[in-house]
This record gives sequence, C-alpha cells and structure tokens, in this order.
Amino acid sequence: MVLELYAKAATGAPDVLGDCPFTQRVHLTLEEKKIPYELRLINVSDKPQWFLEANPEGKVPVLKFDDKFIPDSDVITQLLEEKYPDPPLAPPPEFASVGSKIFPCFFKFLKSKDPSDGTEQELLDALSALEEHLKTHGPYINGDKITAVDLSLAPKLYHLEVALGHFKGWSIPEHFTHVRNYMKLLFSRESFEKTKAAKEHVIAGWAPKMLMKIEDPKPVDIRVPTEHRHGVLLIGRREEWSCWFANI
Ligand SMILES: N[C@@H](CCC(=O)N[C@@H](CS)C(=O)NCC(=O)O)C(=O)O
Repeated sequence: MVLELYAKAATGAPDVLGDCPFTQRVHLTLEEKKIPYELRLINVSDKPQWFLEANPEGKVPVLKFDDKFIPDSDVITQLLEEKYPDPPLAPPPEFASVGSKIFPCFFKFLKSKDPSDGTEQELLDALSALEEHLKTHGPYINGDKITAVDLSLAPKLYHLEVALGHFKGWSIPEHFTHVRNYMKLLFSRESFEKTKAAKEHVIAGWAPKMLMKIEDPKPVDIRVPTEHRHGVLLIGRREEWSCWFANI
C-alpha cells in the first residue's frame, strides 16, 4: 500500500505544488520518516466532487491510508508517528507547543493596517519566546534532533518570512540570532527544499487574504490569476488590485 498525500495545488497553477503550511508539515513528516507516498494535487478553488464526498470539510492536507481519507495535519502526523515510529519525531510534551503563538501573531500583523495597534509587538514577543527557548535548548526545539514541532513550525516561519517581506518589507530583526539560525537550519534541509512552495505561490496564496477589508471580513471574489505585475500573479478584480498595491 502506497500512501497518497492530497496537497494544495498552487493558486492559478493546478500542476504545481502549492503553499499550504499544514500540507507541507505532513509532506515533511513523510520525507523525514522516508515513508513512500504519492503526491496528488487538489485545486482548492475548484475541488473535484469525489474529493468533497471523501472529505466533506474540503480542506487539505488529506492522507489516503488503508483506503480511508484522513484530513487534518494534527491527526495525520499523529497517525504517521504511531504507524511509522522510526525515526521517532514526537517531542517531549513540555516542548509540544513551543512557537505556537507565532503563526496567529504573524497573520494579525500581516493584515494590520495600523502600525500602532500592537500586532507587531505581539509577533516580536512570540519570536522572543522562541529565541529564549532556542538559546537554552537549540539548535532545534529539542536539541540536536529534529522533531514534529520543528516540522510544524518550519512552513509557518517560511510563510512569515516570505509574506511579511513582500507585503510589509519586514524581516525578523537581526538580534534574533537563534531564530534566524534555526530558520536557516530548517530551510536548508533536503526535506524542506523538496516540499516547499515557490515564493511567488506563497505570495499569491496570501494576496486574497490581504484584500479582505477589516470592516468587511468576507473574502473577496477570487478568480483565476489573470495577470503578472511586479513578478506576482494577480488574482481578483482590478479595483481590488489597486487597493492591494496601495497597501504595499
Ligand atoms: N487544521 C487544518 C487546516 C487545514 C487548512 O486550513 N487547509 C487550507 C489550505 S492551507 C485549505 O484546505 N483551504 C481550502 C478550503 O478551506 O477550502 C490542518 O491542520 O490540516
């Protein structure tokens, strides 16, 4: 039985691996455990009917295991740990949630239009906690060996770096030396190189979320990418592009 990983296809490029950090977490786990698998891409803007029947919530990642479709990266990574215990990736329980505030803080800061609303500071505080942890326990979250916490954090830190760099011209301050080295270490792993989305797809994936107005939090009408500008795939209506460009 070869496992099948259903992963997000890139926005506007249905044959290219997309930018879902939860999918990459599972993908990294399969690679690090050297479990054979087949990758299947799902266009999340136009999900096939059979996929919605097998997985009514419609989200990726989904793992086909023993003829069952299993969604959710938490559930999948736990299953993989049980069925393929070698190499063990479970972290010590006290380290299981290290860094877990970073992704929600990154998202709030990315969407923020008010530089004094405290969202940047919240992100800096979350990064500071990771810096302190790594100072004592690094270079990975649990020392020398990579664990599942690292595999969950790596794609999120990658999205943070790419999206904040692109949309806000922001980067992790230089004094976070342990966090910056940690990111280098994670991003240079063979498994990461093999499973990461291209930067332009990460940017295209975040662009519609950047277009959501604070007072009107409904997602905009997303259509297939129709134009390139500044090397970025543009999606959505023309007036929304100008609103997006006005904000970068
Ligand atoms: N809690 C889920 C989150 C998965 C998730 O949000 N996936 C997104 C892509 S990054 C998705 O499938 N979005 C498409 C949709 O919601 O229709 C997990 O950890 O697997």
